[in-house]
Amino acid sequence: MQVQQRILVTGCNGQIGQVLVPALQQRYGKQNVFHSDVRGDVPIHLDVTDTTALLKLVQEIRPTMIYHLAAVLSATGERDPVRAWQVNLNGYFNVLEAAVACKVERVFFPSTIAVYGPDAPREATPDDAPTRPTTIYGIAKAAGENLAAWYRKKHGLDVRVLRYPGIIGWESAPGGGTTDYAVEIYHAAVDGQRFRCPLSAQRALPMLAMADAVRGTIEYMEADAEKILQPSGYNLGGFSGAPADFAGAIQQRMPDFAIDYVPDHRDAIAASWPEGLNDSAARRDWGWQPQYDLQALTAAMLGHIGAARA
Ligand code: AKB
Repeated sequence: MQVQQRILVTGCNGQIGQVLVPALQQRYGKQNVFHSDVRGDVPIHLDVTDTTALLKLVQEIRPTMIYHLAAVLSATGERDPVRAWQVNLNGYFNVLEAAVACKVERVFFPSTIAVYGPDAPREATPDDAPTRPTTIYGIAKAAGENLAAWYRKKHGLDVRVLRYPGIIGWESAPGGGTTDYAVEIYHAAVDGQRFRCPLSAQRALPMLAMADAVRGTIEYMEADAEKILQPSGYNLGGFSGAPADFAGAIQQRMPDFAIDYVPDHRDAIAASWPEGLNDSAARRDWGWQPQYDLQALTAAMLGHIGAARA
């Protein structure tokens, strides 16, 4: 695919957007990346639930691609299900409608391991496992995957979906997710603080380094259309880790690091999700290959966060 693109990003102030936008700017040129959010100091203010404003913006920018990142994550979604539904489903629907109206070539929709529920296989969960989620976030994202397939079939819109695990990076803070602890634990360690973990010690979840997630997402969006054989999306795996694994990896480098396990409502959410993903279809179809494991990521997280504090 040619590299010249015009790209609209929604939710650019979120954990992924803050890292993806600079990567897109580097790849496609700053002048070709238009980034928006409903909060913060951003070049374009956009509430994706505002149908008229969204359509007007897409008409003005005429993007070739939309990376639709705006979302309310799992833990926040359980507290405010109405807003979670409005943003995660209605906002996305607005993006898809605007994309069809303005002949956008490709749309990226970030789905999640939260689409899987307790009846999916826990280990090496495959792409075609049942999606009967138990959180409002997962329910909206599962519907979003089906919408992607529907828009592809009905309108020929190339909507691409990745099921992200917990994403861990030093560059940005997560907000409102069940997997946020896996970023916060490193900040606590560097700050010399005892970490209060909201998940139980052995609650393993699929995880992925931010650097891998951003690179993989761009590679996926650039892959030739004939390589995308799964219209409702691909699992994007990295490694599997429980809080005790993160604590152990940190303690190998910082023996004084201490952690208390105080499971709250997030532990129950995590218990309904897979422990690890089978992402063999992404590897086979479009060449997905993560680079970081827990040890490499721990070294990078402690190094970068420590350097930023110095
Ligand atoms: C969350 O914890 O809600 C997200 C996710 C796994 O989709 N990070």
